[in-house]
Amino acid sequence: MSGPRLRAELFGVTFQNPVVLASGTCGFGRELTGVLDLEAVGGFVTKSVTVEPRSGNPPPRLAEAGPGMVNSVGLANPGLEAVKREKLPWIREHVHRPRVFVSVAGHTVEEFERLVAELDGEEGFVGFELNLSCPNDDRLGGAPFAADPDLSGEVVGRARERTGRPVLAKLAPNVPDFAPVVRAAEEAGADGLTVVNTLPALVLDPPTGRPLLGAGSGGLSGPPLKPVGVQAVSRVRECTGLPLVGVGGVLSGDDAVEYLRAGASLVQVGTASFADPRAALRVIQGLRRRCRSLGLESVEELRDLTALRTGSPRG
Ligand code: RRO
Repeated sequence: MSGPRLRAELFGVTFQNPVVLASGTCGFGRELTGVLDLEAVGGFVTKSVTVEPRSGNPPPRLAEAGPGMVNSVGLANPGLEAVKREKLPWIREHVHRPRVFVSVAGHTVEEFERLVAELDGEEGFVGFELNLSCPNDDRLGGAPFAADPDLSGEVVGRARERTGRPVLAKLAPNVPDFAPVVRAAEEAGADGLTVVNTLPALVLDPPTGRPLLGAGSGGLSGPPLKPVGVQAVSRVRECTGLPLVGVGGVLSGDDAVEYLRAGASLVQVGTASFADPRAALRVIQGLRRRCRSLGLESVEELRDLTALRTGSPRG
């Protein structure tokens, strides 16, 4: 018996299912060897790559916050050259079915441009995710690119000039209005938007009043971020027809269903993988089960059903 079709086609790329591992939670794929059948997921996004290697922020880098988590990893990654020399060759050899996106993060527009230009000469991945929204970067006193529509548009435009591959722009949740940054990214040539990064947060040790994270503040993820992410997808959906990738607090198939109903075409699983590295597989199973119980032939019908109900445009 054939079950509901989970396949997703967007940006000219076919995903075997719409469940993608989020940047920062799966390294460069190799880290999951022996832990998760990577070949079963729809795709993954690498840890953000910077021009120079970065050792990251002082420990502790993770703190629990109720059912959520706050991180300040500080962009730890081996840098552009090592990614070209070591990480992409492993992906080329070992990753066959998942579609891989490389996340890039610059301190300047020029760094983003250089990262995309140099990586574009390499094989092993289908597209770029531009990290415009790291909450743990000290650039401009912590304000992410995504808080500035003009700068965001410039980053996307420079990337667009340097690659024919799909370019996703990853937005921040904490902007007063998504419309200006969405418009800027779309006009500059983004193929899709990833919605959203973690939410700036602070956890203190009650007896001392000191921050629990070595770097001070960080980014909140996990279940408390889900309604924030779902609302962000819904809002962004109202101002663009671009494909959206929903992320934030996805633990179960029904969490993914919420994002798809809000207008996302793909969902990313992030923090859930820390507690259970096989979380993404549970999400895929749960999504399949929900589609079956609703009598759907294809996961895409979830978005169409919602469009009918709300009368709002769907990309
Ligand atoms: O590395 C990090 O601290 C980090 C990044 Br680049 C990001 O985009 N989001 C996040 O929560 N942490």
